[in-house]
Amino acid sequence: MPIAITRAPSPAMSRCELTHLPRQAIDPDAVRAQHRRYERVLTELGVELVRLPGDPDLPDCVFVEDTAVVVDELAVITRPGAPSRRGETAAVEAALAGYRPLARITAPATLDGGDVLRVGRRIFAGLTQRTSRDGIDQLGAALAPFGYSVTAVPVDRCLHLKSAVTQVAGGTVLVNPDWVETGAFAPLEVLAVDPTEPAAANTLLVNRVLVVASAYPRTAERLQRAGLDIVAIDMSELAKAEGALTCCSLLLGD
Ligand code: CIR
Repeated sequence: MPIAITRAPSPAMSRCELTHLPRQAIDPDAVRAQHRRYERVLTELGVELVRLPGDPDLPDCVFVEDTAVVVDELAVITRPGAPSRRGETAAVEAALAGYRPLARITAPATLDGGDVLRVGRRIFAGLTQRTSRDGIDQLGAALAPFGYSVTAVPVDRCLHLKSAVTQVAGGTVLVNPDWVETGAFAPLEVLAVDPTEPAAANTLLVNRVLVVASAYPRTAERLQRAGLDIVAIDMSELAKAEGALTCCSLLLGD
């Protein structure tokens, strides 16, 4: 059974990092309810949860994806690009130590897990404000012994690579072509988000079911037409902190 590490939203989430969105009040009850629903959907899809407590000193701690890159053989603890987020790795590292050997991205390199997309043994790593070239090189060096190839991909106008592209089925990715060059993903099949829903590319594939955000019905229709099995959930409160589906879990195993 796959395992997912999740972490409760911080009571200080209103002080989260923001890059593209204006600051809006975040309703702590609404964000907790959406996060619980997210966790319940993972459980319903056959995932066992390892739930970490939120931290009042770490406003973005719910977005655990950014703190590690996990493959079957290893977990690489990141060094998040935003200094306010670097304290998030300790609790996740302690949790992962029970499941995988550990490696670490070291200073001055930076890497956010949201910039890392794995499709089989191919790893795409976004070059963004959060992830540096040497962060990607360190990731490549840690994973090369296990047969993974890491390709750096320039990303424009969004926070992370996985804001622009995620895997939606075995050989298929969902992309916003305005934010990332689709050529990088050949020979994978590329589906595009509906042009009116630029942020719809972040989806979460769990046990062959695709979890999508209910805010993007047109893209969901495209995915359904492509024959994919989808579950839509409301992520609107988490989205005020520029978080989406992949950000809220670290999946161990497929
Ligand atoms: C941040 O800016 O770091 C958070 N407010 C949002 C992080 C979202 N994480 C992700 O996409 N992997």
